[in-house]
Amino acid sequence: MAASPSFAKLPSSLHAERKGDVAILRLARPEKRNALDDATVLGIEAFFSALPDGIKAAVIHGAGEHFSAGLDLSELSERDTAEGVMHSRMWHRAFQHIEFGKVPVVAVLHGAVVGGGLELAAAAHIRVAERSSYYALPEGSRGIYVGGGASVRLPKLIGTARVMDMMLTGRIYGAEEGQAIGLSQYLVDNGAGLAKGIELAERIAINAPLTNFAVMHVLPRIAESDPASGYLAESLMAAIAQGSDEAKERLKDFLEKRGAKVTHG
Ligand code: 1HE
Repeated sequence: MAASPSFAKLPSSLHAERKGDVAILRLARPEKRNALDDATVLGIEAFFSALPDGIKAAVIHGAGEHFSAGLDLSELSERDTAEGVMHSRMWHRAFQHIEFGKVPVVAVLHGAVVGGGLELAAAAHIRVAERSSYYALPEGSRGIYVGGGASVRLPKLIGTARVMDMMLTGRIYGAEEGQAIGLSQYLVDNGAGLAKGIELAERIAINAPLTNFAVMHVLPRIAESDPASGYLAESLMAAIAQGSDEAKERLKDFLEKRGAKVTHG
């Protein structure tokens, strides 16, 4: 995998590489368990907001024994209330560039996926968890509150009651439980996560870009809208996608026996 000069300039806590159409971002601060300091969060924003042309999917993963220990707690005590609001907004802005950015993002998880680390993972579109993964929101015991989007994204993944339980009691979910409740979509052996994440990203990258755009940007909005607006938006999006040259080519390929069949097993 070659380092690519065309990615945004990143802090030393992040490392980017390119594998074909896939961009791979590694949290590279294992000595601090990939704790997310301001420079790292701003680097994540820079990376996802300026992906080079030709990138069609992305993977984010962590170096060392853990995906991420969350917010860098050593920076916390320096902020007053007003700065705290702006800090949280900065995290929201950065992670918006993942959730509603240019390309689908696969997060590969292992070890601690806690606090802001879980918030980062939740902003991705697909989560692959190695068996070592565990999930927690230790904010309650630290006397703080989530600030990186957990209140919005996590209830959609696992339901408000489970998020409350995690925050109030410090409940920790292991990888298998996490898979069962919807924190991850794929569960793989330790050490196998990155390869699986790249395989999924490469699969995503061959979709029509307009379909990927619709899945990332239109589907979640429809899911949150009233049904009548949702059905209308769906029809409009379906017509836009279907009318594209790429869709016509792909349908023709199938009808002329060149397209892949949908088979199982
Ligand atoms: C850190 C952080 C951190 C480790 N900020 N420095 N997050 C937490 O409450 C989780 C806090 N971390 C831990 O519980 C543990 O570090 C782990 C279970 C993740 C890993 O344990 P371990 O034994 O492998 O490592 P360690 O010895 O605890 O930590 C190694 C170093 O990383 C050590 O620094 P050193 O200079 O003494 O070597 C730790 O201080 C440092 N480190 N985690 C800063 N989080 C937008 S709001 C989001 C709010 C939150 O994310 S709250 C959750 C915060």
